[in-house]
Amino acid sequence: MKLKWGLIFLSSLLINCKQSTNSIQSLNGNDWQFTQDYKNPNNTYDIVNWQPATVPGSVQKDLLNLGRIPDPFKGSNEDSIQWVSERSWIYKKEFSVSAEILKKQKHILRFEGLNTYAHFLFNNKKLTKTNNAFRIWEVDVSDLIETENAVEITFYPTDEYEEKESAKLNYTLPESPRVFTRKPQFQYGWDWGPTIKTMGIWRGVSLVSYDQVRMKDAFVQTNTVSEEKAMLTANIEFETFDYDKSSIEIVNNTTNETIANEIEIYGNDTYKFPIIIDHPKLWWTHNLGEPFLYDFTINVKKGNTVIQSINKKVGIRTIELVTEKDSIGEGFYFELNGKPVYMKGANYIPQNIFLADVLPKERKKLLDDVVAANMNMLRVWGGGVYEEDLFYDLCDEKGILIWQDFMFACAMYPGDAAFLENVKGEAIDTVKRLRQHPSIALYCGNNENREGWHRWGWQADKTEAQKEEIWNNYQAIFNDMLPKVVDNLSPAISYWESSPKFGRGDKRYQLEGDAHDWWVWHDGYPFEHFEEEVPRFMSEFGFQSFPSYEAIKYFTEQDSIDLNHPSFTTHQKHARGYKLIREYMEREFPVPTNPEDYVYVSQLLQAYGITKGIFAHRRAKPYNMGTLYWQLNDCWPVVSWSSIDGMGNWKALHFKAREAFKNRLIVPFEENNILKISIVDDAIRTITADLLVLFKDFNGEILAEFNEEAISTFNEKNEVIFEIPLHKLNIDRRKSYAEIFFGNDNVVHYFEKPKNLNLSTEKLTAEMVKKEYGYEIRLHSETLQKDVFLYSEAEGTFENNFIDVLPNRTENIKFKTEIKAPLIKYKTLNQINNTVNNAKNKVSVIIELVH
Ligand code: BMA
Repeated sequence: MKLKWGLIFLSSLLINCKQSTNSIQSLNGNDWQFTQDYKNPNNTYDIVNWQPATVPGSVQKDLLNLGRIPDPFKGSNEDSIQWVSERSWIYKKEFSVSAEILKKQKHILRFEGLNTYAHFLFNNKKLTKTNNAFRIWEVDVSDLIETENAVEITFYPTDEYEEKESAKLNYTLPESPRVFTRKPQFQYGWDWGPTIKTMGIWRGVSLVSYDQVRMKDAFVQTNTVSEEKAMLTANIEFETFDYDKSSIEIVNNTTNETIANEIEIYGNDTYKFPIIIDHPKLWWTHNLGEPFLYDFTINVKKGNTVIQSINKKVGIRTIELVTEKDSIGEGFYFELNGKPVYMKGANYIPQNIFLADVLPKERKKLLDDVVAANMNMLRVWGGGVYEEDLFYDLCDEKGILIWQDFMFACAMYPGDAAFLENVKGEAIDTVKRLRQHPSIALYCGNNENREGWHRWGWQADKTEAQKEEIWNNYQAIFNDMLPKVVDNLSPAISYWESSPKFGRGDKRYQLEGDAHDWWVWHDGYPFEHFEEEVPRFMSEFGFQSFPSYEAIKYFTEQDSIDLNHPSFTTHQKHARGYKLIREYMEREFPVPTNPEDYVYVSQLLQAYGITKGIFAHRRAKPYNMGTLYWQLNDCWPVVSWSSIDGMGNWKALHFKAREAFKNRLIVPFEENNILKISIVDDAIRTITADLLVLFKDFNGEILAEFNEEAISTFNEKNEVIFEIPLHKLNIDRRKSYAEIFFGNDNVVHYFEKPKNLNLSTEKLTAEMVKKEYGYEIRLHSETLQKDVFLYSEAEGTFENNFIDVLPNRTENIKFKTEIKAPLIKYKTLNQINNTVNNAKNKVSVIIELVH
C-alpha cells in the first residue's frame, strides 16, 4: 500500500462536470429464502421447500419463526435443536438493480458477517468460500451483474471442517474442536450460555457500485494534543481499478472549517491529510468530564458533485496502558489525556446468543445501565464477538472506555499458515473498523489462554515437541501477529497479550499486570479473600445469583417460582453452581426455604460479595487501578454471574455496584477490631468537608458520635482519615451500625454478617402515591429494615431497590410505569432472618401495599 500526502488547494478551482454518485444498495430484509441443502447427500431433510428468511439473522432463528423448532430459551429445548447445526443450509435472494446502477463500472457484494463455512454463488457462478465469521467479505461481481440477479449461499456444519483440521495434528488441542473455527466461541457452550452454534448471514449484506473511485476507509488519527492544538491526520484509503483524479473535501462541522485537496490515484492508495484543531475540546469518560466528539464529513468530489461521503465522529484524547516497573512489581493503569484513571466496570458478553436479534434500543438500554451504575470501562470478553458499530458509537457518546479482547478464549489455537492468514485478515478488518472510536482503550490478545496453558494441566499429556509447537503457535498469534496489526493500524492504542497476566497460582499475581480472582467462587474461598490479595488491576472476579422472577418464569413456563423445575438443570451451566451458591449463603445469610426468598437472598449474597471486592480494590488505589467484575449481562435467561439478567432486569448487584462505583466513595473497614475510614475520589477535584461518624442501634438511638474536618483529593494516595478501636464504644455488634457522612455522601457499615444481624420483626410501612411517571413508593420504619426489595408483575422499573431503610427515615422510590394501580410487593431481610432463625415464628414474607 502506498501512502501519499494530499496537496491542499482551494476548492473553487475545481472543474464542474456531471458525475454519478457511488451507491450502496442494502440487500438486508425479510425477502430472503432458505432451505436445507438439497444437494448434500448427507442431509436428512426436514425442511425441503424454500421458506422465508430474514437477513441479518440465523438458520435457528428462521426455523424458530417458522415454528419448526421450539424456543431454545425455554425448558430443556436447547437439547432438541442441536440437529440444526449438524446440517447444511442454503440462503438465496433475487434482486434487481436499476439501470443507473447497472451502468456503473464496479460492483462489489459486501458481507459484513457470514457464520461461518460458506460457498457463495452469484448468478449461478461459484465465486468464493468463506471461513471466518469475524471477517468482512467483499466479492467483485462486476462481470456477472445483470438487471435481475440471484445470490445463493450455502452454509456447512463446522464439525466436518474441525474433524479434518484436528486429524492433521498428532495431539489434541485444549478445548478442541472449537479452536479450529473462527466463530463466536461461546456458542459451543459456556458456563453461562447454551450450546447453540448459530449459522447464517449474521450481519448486513450490500451491493456497492461505483465509477472510477471509492473511499474504502477513513481514519482521522490524533497525533499530538496540547491545550493549544491538536494535530490530526485523516488517513483515507481509496480504491480505483485504473487511474482516477478526484478532489477530496474534509469538513469539520464542529468548527466550520474545510480543507480541500486534489488527488490522483492509481490502484489502491492511502492518502494522508493533516488537520489542525485549535484549543481542542478533549474526550473524557463520563465520570471525569464530557465525552466530546467532533463531527467530520469527508467528501469525494468530481467537479461539484459529491460522489461519496463518510461521516466521522472524532474524539480527541490520548489513552495509554502504563505498565512501569516499580518497587513492588509492575503497575497496570490507564492514562487518559495524561491523567491516571481508575477503571470501574464489568465484563461484557454478547447480549443475545442470536447475535442479530439485539435491537438498537436494547443496546442503548444496556449502555445506559452501564453509565447509571457509574462504570467507566467494559471489557468486551474474548469468547464473544467484536461488537456492532452501534455498540462502539454509543460507548463513544456516553464516555465508556472499552477493553477489547481479540476473540480467543480459554483454549490453545492452531498455528498453521492458513489459520494465521485467516486470523490476520480478521484482526485487520477489526482494528480498521474500531480504530476511530475514542472508546477503544486497549486491545488484548486473549482471555485466559496463557493462564490455561501454565496452570490448567493442558500440558500433561503432551510430548516436549508438541508442547513447543503449541507454545510457538501461541507466540506467533499473540506476541507477534496481533501486536503488529495493532501497531500498524492503530499505533496509539496499547496491546496486552493475555488477560490475566498471571494465573492465581503464580506469586506474581498480586504484584504485576491484571488478575482474575477465581479463588472466590471456583475455589470456594470466602469473600474476605478479595481484601487479602488485591492485585494491580482486577479484570475479573464474580459470583453467581438467580435471575429475576420474570426470567425464571420465562424459562420454567410456570406462574410461580419452582426451583425444582427440570429446566433449572439446563439453566445453570456451572457444574457446582447451585452447591456453591448454597455454601456461600450458609456462610453469610440466612438460607430461606421459600423459593422466592431463596432467589432474593441469592441476589443479596452476590451483591454482598462483589461489593466487598469493589471496596477492597478501590481502597487500595493507586496500588490497584481498576476493578471489572464478571459479568455485566447475559445472552439468555439463566442463573449466572451477571448483574443484569437476560431479560434486562437489574439484579441487586447492579443497584449496589452503582453505589460502590460512585466517584467519591467512603470506605469503612475493620482491622483488629478497629473501625477505619478512607475516602477515595476518582473525580478531578479537592473537597474539604465534615466527616461525621454516628454509631446507632437498630432503633436509631445514637450510641456515639464523632465529627471532624476531612479532605478528599483526586488520585491522592489513599489514607485512613479516621479510626476508632471498637472496644472503646461498647456497642452490640449484632444490633448496631455506623453511619458515616462526608459532603453529600453517606454510607452505612454493619459490624456483622447479614445472617447474624438481630433485625426486628416490626413491619415496614409503605404507601403508594400517584405521580405523572407512575408511583412514588414511600417506605418508613421505626427500626432498621434491611435490603428492602420491591417487586411487581406490572411492567415498570424501580429507580432504586434493595435498599436499607434506616430507623425513623422515609425513603421514596420511584416506580416508573404506565400501569394503573399496580400490585407491588416487597421483601426484607428482617422477615427472612426472623423466619429462618425462628422457624415457629412464621412471618409472612410478602406484604401487599395498599394504594
Ligand atoms: C472467567 C471468564 C469466563 C467464565 C467465567 C466464569 O474466567 O473468562 O470464561 O465464564 O470465568 O467461570
